[in-house]
Amino acid sequence: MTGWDPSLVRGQPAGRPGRLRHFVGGSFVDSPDSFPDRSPVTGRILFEVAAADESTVDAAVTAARAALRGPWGRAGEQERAALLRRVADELDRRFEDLVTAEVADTGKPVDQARTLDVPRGAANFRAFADLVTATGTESFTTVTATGGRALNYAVRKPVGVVAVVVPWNLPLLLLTWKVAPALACGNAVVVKPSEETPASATVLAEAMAAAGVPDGVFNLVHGFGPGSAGESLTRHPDVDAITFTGETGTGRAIMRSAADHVTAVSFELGGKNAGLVFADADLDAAVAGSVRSSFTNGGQVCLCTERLYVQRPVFEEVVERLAKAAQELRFGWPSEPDLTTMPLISAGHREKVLGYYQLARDEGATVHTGGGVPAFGDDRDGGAYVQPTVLTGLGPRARTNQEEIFGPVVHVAPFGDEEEAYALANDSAYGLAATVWTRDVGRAHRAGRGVDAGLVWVNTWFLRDLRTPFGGVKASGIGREGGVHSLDFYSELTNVCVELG
Ligand code: NAD
Ligand code: 6OD
Repeated sequence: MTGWDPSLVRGQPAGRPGRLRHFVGGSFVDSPDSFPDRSPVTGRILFEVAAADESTVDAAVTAARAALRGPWGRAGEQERAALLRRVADELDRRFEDLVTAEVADTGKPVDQARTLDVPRGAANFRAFADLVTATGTESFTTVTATGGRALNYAVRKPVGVVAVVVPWNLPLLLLTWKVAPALACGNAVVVKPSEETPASATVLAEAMAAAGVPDGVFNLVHGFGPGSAGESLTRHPDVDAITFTGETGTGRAIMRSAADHVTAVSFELGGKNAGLVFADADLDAAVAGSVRSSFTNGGQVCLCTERLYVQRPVFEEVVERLAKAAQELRFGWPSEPDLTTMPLISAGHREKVLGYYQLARDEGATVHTGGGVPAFGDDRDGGAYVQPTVLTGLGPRARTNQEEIFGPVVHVAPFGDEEEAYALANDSAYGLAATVWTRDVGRAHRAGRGVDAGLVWVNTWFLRDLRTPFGGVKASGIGREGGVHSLDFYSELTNVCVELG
């Protein structure tokens, strides 16, 4: 890329759109086909992006396989960890370019990119550098038939070529969350970022090269999903494992592709997350926390609360306070300080979310605030903004309460006792995350078992420790990533049994 023009963050690039290319075998390469990457802030074209065909994907997989046959395939844990730390240092050095790229693609507030998305890129590499050197494997002494002893111990080996397919909502965070442990375990990767957010992955490729990552260990292909780069990659016979984050429907399609070659999958999928506010909660914290959990990143975080259940004595107060807070969320140009919301990713996604706003009305919802599109009177009217929206009045089986919307919207409903709260929270095909607001310590612990979700936060939301298991139950995913769980997915364990006599 020829410079990361800071005017990109306003969705108003100074010159002709730059061109983003693939990174294969250590070099940037182009394709005859391309597609436009538009700003969610203004709708203007920011970049032309090379679109990989099957031959580019094949070249990337071949380069990854070749890298595994070279010195990288023999590198030990300390050597890999040192490389990961050099990548992290390089991401620190490219901090402002990453902020520019991330904000250009998503329209998120610069402050958020600076404090959440971009720091997590480097943090992911450092966390897995630490983990891979600090985590041992199991060993057992076994008694043999003749009364002797045998030593069993497990060795970790790389899985091989890992396909990494990720969405657009937290592009750098989610990509590095997978690439870092995959490389820590000695694999070579081919990554396919979302077609909506190709920019920060391109800076990451530049950083990989600058950090001295061997050619072919990190490969990047741009393109779409079905019938395009995503499908070519996940169907490829020489891919050994697929790690995917995105919609549940896409997970199903990838699973079908993976079945042909019995390729291992790790899936972080959609959610329809519940929040539970008990009457004994600190209501100031519960309302502020629920505003965060429903509207952060324009509601486009898989962990966002789209269903909030509130105990009857405080139901009306919470609805009123939440609606007021939602009304006060501040839109602005991404570089303005203290912004509390942002556009959706694209015009197409805005149509989907506005379709749900209409569906909620058709299903009989009361709209307490929002439900439409804000007007700016400037270039942002060409962007993908919608109003943050608070709804009530629907039953648990309404489509609005069952389907993932992935926008700044929450439906609030009352409950009676703890048992009913868990029953309502669990009345969903999904089970990614839940947030519980209570001062009752016993209930705080019971909620972890009562709610069917991979993650339960109590009196907080999206507080992360990278050593903990992360993932969903039911239609929200397969497997866990994070800490040793990532090391387990990205490595093959071979048990060695040595007869000691
Ligand atoms: P998506 O499933 O449409 O796309 C994700 C990625 O998959 C993109 O790179 C896309 O090009 C690719 N893809 C699409 N179809 C494909 C196919 N048939 N074969 C191979 N690749 C294909 O998701 P999205 O709209 O980009 O992201 C939003 C979704 O992601 C939401 O459902 C959200 O809940 C989910 N998500 C989940 C988590 C989690 O940790 N559980 C995190 C973030 C986002
Ligand atoms: O924090 C993480 O590691 C993670 N995977 C977050 C996912 C957010 C979903 O949008």
